[in-house]
Amino acid sequence: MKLSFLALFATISSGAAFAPSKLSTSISQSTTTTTTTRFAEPLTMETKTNAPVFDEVCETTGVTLTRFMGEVAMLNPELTELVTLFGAIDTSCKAITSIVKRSQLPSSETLGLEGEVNIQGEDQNKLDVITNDLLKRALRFTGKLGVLASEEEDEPVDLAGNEGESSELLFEETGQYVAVFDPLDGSSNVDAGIPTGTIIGIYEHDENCVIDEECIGDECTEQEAQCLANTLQPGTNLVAAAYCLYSSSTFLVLTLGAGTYGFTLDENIGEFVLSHPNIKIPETSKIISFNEANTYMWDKPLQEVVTGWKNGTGKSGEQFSSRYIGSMVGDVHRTLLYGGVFGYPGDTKNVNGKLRLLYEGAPMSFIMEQAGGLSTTGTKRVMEIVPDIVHQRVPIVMGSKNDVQEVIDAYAAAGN
Ligand code: AHM
Ligand code: MG
Repeated sequence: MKLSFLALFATISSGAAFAPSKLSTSISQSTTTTTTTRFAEPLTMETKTNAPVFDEVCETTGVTLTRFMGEVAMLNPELTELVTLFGAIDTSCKAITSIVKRSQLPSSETLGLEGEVNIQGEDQNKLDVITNDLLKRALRFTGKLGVLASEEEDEPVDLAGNEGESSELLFEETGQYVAVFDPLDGSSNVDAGIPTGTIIGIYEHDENCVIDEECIGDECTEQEAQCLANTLQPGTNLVAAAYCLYSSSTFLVLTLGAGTYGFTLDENIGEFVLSHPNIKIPETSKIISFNEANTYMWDKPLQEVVTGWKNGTGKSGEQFSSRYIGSMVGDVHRTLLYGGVFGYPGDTKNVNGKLRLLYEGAPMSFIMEQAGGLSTTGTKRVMEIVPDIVHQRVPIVMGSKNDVQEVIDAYAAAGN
């Protein structure tokens, strides 16, 4: 399955189907003068795989996420189950949009702390718990998921109904995928109305994994425990990644391994509409986005590069400016669109920084790389790191290719 999936999207990306210029040109046409727009040519390559062709585009709706994924599935039936998962993500992001928006109203009673501390010792906000439950159920009800791991769950959860909610064994029948997610990243910002986001990564599940209903904690056999550890895959194994940004608009940005596509929620019709086809991050930039209060604790090579950017003596000779929201999804979204370097590096206090590899670092790195950017720890490609534990942290510097390369070069020159 993975091979055919990757082959498909390698084909699509190398063909005309998702060609950015055609797609974006067509979109502007569709909103101005024409009612019938050809979005892309059919593939004429030596391949059996067909790519979506948007022969007609409705002036009112544009290309919705539903249509985008539906066309992929129609032409490539082996992807149908992934499309179902994206249906759940679509619905979840809309529901979370509404919850986050309403959270400021006195009647909503969703702001503030839940009163629980998660496995990482962090206070859980009420919204962390609400959005975690929402996303977990939405994904589980698709019946396409074997295991999931979330920032708000202590351990990977198998979805065979061990929570007393259902005894239905979804796992054996259709548990084709593993999902990892942070349901509401930056949730501590919500009280102040600052953007937050949901981050999701989808891996393939090992089809040989069978987990008994009795498998809870120590009750699991070694093999079952190994199956639950299915979440511990490097980013290079991701088949899809997405984030939803709850901000001035709600954005859903995804990659299926062949470019990065951005959709904006049109609340008038209740659909995500393709608004940013085949996003390409500028190769060089003038924006830094770090928590600069930690600068004095960073590795020397990074300190020196950032100092060069600030005073205009870096490789590009440009003087950089600083933009930092403190909400990863918002900072990465701006970085994708405007260019720049976002990071949460390791420091002397927290050698692996703050961000989690599995459900923050890897999916966002996948999206960044698919948009033409880079993502590194300074010495390693984030996508290639195999997690040892679910909540493992990872130092990250990601963004515009030339600027991130400058960081990588500085570490290499320092013998790292
Ligand atoms: P969270 O997952 O507990 O919400 O924390 C992650 C957030 C990221 O969105 C953001 O990049 C980072 O924490 C900001 O941390 P800091 O406040 O230390 O700058
Ligand atoms: Mg987070």
